[in-house]
Amino acid sequence: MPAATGFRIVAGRDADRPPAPRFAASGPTTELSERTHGVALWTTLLHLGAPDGAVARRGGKVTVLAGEIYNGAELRPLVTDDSPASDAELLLALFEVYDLHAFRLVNGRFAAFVLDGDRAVLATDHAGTVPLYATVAPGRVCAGTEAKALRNAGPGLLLPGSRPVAGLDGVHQVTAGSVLEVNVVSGAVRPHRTWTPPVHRRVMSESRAVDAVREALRRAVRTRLGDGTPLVVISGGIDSSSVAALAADASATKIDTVSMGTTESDEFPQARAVAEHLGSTHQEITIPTDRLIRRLPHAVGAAECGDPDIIEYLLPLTALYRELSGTGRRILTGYGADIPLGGMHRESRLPQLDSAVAHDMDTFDGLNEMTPVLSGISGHWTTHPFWDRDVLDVLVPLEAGLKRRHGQDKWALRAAMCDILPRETVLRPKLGVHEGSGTTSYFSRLLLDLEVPEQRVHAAKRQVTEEVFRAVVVDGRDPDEVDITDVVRRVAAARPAT
Ligand code: AMP
Ligand code: PCX
Ligand code: MG
Repeated sequence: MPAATGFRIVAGRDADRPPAPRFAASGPTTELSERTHGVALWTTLLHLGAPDGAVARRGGKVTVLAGEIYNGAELRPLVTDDSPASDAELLLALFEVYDLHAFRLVNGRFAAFVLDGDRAVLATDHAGTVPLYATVAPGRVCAGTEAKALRNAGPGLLLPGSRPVAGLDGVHQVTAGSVLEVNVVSGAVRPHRTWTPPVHRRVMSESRAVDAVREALRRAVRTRLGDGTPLVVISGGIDSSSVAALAADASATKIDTVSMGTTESDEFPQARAVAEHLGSTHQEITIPTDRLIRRLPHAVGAAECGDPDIIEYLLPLTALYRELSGTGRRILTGYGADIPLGGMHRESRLPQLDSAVAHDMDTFDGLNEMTPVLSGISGHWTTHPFWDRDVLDVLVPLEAGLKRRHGQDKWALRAAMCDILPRETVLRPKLGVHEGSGTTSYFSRLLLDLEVPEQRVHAAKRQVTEEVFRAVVVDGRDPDEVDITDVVRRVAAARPAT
């Protein structure tokens, strides 16, 4: 498991001990303080019990890493210290050789902070899957993996290359696939991109495309397995089943799988077919819909996202993570496959399909769909093989005719998996988690039953999620104190201005 799953860091010329931050993610925290080259560094690490490998120090440089690196085997030969004990040590060694360009080399799931003299370097992974926020003022830099951890960071400058967080003055989210280089004394900021989604498309034969997809995904799953028994959350759709099949292939022992349903709807038979095929230890968890909707403030607080569509995808997953027995599980999911492959759009015309892919790859940043906090609130760690950097570098550039082919969506993925999954799974049409779990229909019905007209349901959902965002992120309230049925009732009662 990663040494740390989150952090809040304050670096400053004269920084006094800052007040302790609040995180939605749960787990022990460890406070560290030090001073190098006249800069005080206050670090709060959020972790799963063993934070030692999250910080590395040498020659006046300090690296702090929340998350993990997946291409360590490839990176180690690049550094003179050939036995870095942790991912933070490896990052420090890379930084000594490449400076901030080290972040162009790393394939991982992380947010990182480097202090080098009076220069602070803040970095996200290629896709920003561990969100990173910053507040910068002359003489002081605050960085944190949750926006609400920076609520009291004080006034901040406008930061080039990052997005202001609505309602939190001075707090900015660092762009996915980028590094912010900050002068701690002056507060001057320079952004650098380290990855951008490919915008070109490659022409490939069917067989080369299928091999490339299979091999990239196989590697991504293998590097994410960890030491214990991996747990794969499966819907019985092609995305999660592919991850489960490759995990089962790469594991010496049986893997665990789990499928969630609600009292409204489930995909249990389809998930069971996959579990039986793979011989996994399988579990089914049914969540009553009233409990599901009560988790909405937790999903919003974890993802720090007020978008109603995204919250409908993340709510069933948040509720599922909460019901898992034990803590500290490493969870693999198939989330995100539909973004580079255009799976959500049920679109067979190639120009429209590629427009949808281009749009979704342009707009994922800031939605925090893959944030570890969703499971972190229940003490677990998730990882998403489809959003591995090398997998995206294969999937995004596939020409649209390889994504939609022979009447199937996500064709190249389905073809890549046809030897290791049941035929019915390979051919099963797309059903989103929000649909399969009944989340969308249940949330809609709550509003319809309160006499919200059909055509206003989506706007009402947005009002609900945005109000919850203000409560749990901007005002920093405990999600358990937000009465979601009350919010829904008030939104339904308010008539839109005519
Ligand atoms: P989707 O692409 O909509 O099927 O959902 C995204 C990811 O969430 C899947 O790849 C699964 O890993 C997970 N997921 C979706 N539905 C379920 C479910 N019913 N039970 C467990 N995990 C699920
Ligand atoms: N998903 C998708 C991602 C949802 C779309 N997000 C976006 N465009 N930024 C996936 O798993 O790839 C479902 C339910 O499908 C969530
Ligand atoms: Mg999917």
